[in-house]
Amino acid sequence: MRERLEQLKAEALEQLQNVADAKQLDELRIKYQGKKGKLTEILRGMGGLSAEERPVIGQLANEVRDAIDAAIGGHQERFEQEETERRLASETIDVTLPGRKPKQGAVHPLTRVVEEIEEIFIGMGYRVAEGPEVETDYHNFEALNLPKDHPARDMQDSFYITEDLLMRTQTSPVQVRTMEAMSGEVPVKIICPGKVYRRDDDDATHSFQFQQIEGLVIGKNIRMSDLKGTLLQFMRELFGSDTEIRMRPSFFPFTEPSAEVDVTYRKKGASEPGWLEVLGCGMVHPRVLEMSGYDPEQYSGFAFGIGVERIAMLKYGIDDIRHFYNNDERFLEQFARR
Ligand code: 2NL
Repeated sequence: MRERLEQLKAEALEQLQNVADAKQLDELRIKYQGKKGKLTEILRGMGGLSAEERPVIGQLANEVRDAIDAAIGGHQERFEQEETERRLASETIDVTLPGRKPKQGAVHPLTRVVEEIEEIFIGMGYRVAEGPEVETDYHNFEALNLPKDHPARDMQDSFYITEDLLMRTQTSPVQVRTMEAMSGEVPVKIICPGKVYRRDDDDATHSFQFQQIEGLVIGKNIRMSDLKGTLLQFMRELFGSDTEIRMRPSFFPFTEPSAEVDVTYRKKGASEPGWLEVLGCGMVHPRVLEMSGYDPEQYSGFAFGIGVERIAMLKYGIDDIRHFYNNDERFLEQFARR
């Protein structure tokens, strides 16, 4: 029995010396130390020993088991250390590498144009007023001198929500609400930017939803010349100090007289500037003043409406209104302020 134990020890230690990885080590541990392992098998035979032999062999068996344990433990520690080193090497973070730049967004070209126009009018003493996009029939049409049977209501086919509620077709209702809130006080000097909606088939120059900026001034002795001077100053700040404007007679139900305004505009490569229509305007109709609480005998005013997309297309040389709403990053990122 002593020989078998010594042999087992020698065999186990030799095999353990050549162990290559944790898996092999585990196999050897089961082979020698497991419940059905070789050492257990030998120890089962101890029942047949004499009383003198038993403690001696028992002690030897303990020594053999401890020797194998120690060898296994040593290897285990080595494998664990190697594994830790492997992971440290593969998971190392190089803190000296340069960081990744996050993508920077760009201000939408229409927002840029709106902000620029706001700045120009704020510089002339105007306030910016905003209001709801869902409007009452009264604020959108009735108060602007467009009664129920007025043909202009067909002209600008609108999105109705109920019989009395619709998506606003212009930002004028914001001006109506401002006049109501000011209850006859002057001066009124506001611009109203915002989205408006019309039932239109989208094409290169039309969109069912677009942006408008309307302006309104009410006071004593406000005249057509004030309107013309204001618009000339505005256009020169927007398009350059050599810009000229001209006014052509027009018609709107909410202004009288009414005019369309053209600006001089030099197309790329052209030698002579041409005229381009950019907005509609006029003197506020006396009925419109009256309905919102201003006595037309005492006060007068002018108003104008600008299409933001059209201005942006001219300023940036964009040929299709749909570019503004497709949200193609290759288009939008060109307007980033760097
Ligand atoms: C256009 C140009 C315009 C107005 C808008 C307005 C607002 C009030 C009173 C009177 Cl509260 N007028 N806005 C005036 C003239 C032109 O927009 O092409 N519109 C269809």
